[in-house]
Amino acid sequence: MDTSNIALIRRPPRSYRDFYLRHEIEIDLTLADRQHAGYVDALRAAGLDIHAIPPDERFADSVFIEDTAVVWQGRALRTRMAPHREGEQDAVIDHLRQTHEIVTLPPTATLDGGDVLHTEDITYVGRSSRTNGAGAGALRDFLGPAKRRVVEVPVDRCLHLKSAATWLGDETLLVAHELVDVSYFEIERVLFTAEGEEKAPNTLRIGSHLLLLAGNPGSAATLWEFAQYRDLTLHTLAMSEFEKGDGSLTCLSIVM
Ligand code: CIR
Repeated sequence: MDTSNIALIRRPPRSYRDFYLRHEIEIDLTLADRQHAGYVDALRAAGLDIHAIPPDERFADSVFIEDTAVVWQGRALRTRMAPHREGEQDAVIDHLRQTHEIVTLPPTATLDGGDVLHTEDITYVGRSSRTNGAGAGALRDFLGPAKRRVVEVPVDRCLHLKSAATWLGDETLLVAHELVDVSYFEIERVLFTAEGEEKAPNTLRIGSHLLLLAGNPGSAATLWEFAQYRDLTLHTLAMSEFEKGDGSLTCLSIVM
């Protein structure tokens, strides 16, 4: 975790608003841009170099770059996403190709980066509406050379595994127990988000920095205590315009 030094990001395209308007969800693009810039500032403050992939109007959801690739130790796995998102990967993979060996999925596999949760020694993969058995298997093969164990976790109460649980570092997992069955995780130290704060589990730990979502006071109190004890800097970010698109903090970058 402390060795991360680059974040890939992609600013929201103008089509992000039009796409959600068709589903009767109103995105304020000016606010979305401001929130995205605040997020990128927090990544910089955490010591990351920012590599920005140019926005692409053809792909309304492309700001959620996390879903396009899984990166591990000099290799990158190109994912296969929901049909309306297929193609977003091209520009990301072209960028990664300069420094990483690219691995592709078998034809029947689907996998979203949001379903991939790395902890200290195990990688958990959500079996969700976005990630199937073949996708989970392909992730296992991809991480095989790194000798990482991959454990599958059923996800049917939220979009992705990381909508329900994230790795806080220091041997600690953050979980919303109403969204996922915690018994799948082979981890002793688990913190729980507060009841009803369904967006709170998606945090992002980078070195001695921890990003969390504004508007979740109960969970924030737990995280504040966790952070204070370990001398972490907390960044509380309002991300309303991305929550409307079913996204949050991890989904807006690939940290590597
Ligand atoms: C989607 O349906 O794919 C986007 N609207 C939301 C993706 C969020 N991604 C993430 O949390 N990793």
